[in-house]
Amino acid sequence: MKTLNIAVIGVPSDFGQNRRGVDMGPSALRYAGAIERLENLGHHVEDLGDLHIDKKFHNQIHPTLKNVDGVVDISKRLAGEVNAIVKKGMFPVVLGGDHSIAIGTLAGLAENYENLGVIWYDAHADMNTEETSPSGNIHGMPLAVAMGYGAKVLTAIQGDFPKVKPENVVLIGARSIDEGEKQFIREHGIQVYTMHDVDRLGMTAVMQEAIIHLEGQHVDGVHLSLDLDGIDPLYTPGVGTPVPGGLSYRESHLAMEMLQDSNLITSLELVEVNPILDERNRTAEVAVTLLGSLMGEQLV
Ligand code: Z70
Ligand code: MN
Ligand code: MN
Ligand code: MN
Repeated sequence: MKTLNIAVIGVPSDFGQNRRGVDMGPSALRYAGAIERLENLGHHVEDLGDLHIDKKFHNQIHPTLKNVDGVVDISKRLAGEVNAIVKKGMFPVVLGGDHSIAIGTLAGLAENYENLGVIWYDAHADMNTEETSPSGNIHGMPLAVAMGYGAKVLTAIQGDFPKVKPENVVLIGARSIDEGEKQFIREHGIQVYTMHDVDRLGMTAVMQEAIIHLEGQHVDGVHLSLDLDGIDPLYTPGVGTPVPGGLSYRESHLAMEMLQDSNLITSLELVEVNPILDERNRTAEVAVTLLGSLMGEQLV
């Protein structure tokens, strides 16, 4: 296991969706022992605390891009922080917050990688645009934004260029994909491992294929964006949009362990933990055990 200099930053944003409480995600993850878990593995950890969220952006009326001014404000500042973390040679761990924060994370990473890979572990594809979104919730859009599609005010953050190439994106655990997203996936030939694929192939083969695909793309880094709703709500009930039939606790640990063994992952974000909807912080606790497996914990 490689010992890392890790910078942890909390992003208590709930601007990307309708349900309050996900802004307490960073607290729940810290309470569940995220920092100690990393330190106990021998990593050097610097906790940068939480970004300040300006509540003045709440209740802003915009039916197709809800709370867009808040999302833009956070994305710009988070991108700056993530960029500075990577420039210092540190490994960024971003604690959300809803998934709209990935807009900022990926914008901050982009300047540091020519050919960034992304693993999107999620029940959803998060590839809607302002035109295709059934909800207007920006947490359903960040992956499209990162590839350069959607409202210019979002795609232009940290420069008006695509932050990630469609061929460098791999989805794992998808089972709730909107019509417009299906079209986007087909048009761009995006590598998607749905629950159907996990059932048929097994997680071992799915992760092997995903890793081989990214290595074949000659990526110079891989960001893991881990939405806790990718896991079955039996294990992670504290999320805003639970979707049954998800990845198991064991499949998810296996996936994290295989990623640790691959040595590919260069940044991480944990998103959509909502302690208000949870049962005794179980979701944050699962997230922290997965963090442990990803970052080098061994069973023996
Ligand atoms: C739907 C939309 C979504 C997360 C829900 C849902 C998107 N596709 N993303 N929960 N994390 O509204 O765009
Ligand atoms: Mn998501
Ligand atoms: Mn999701
Ligand atoms: Mn191992």
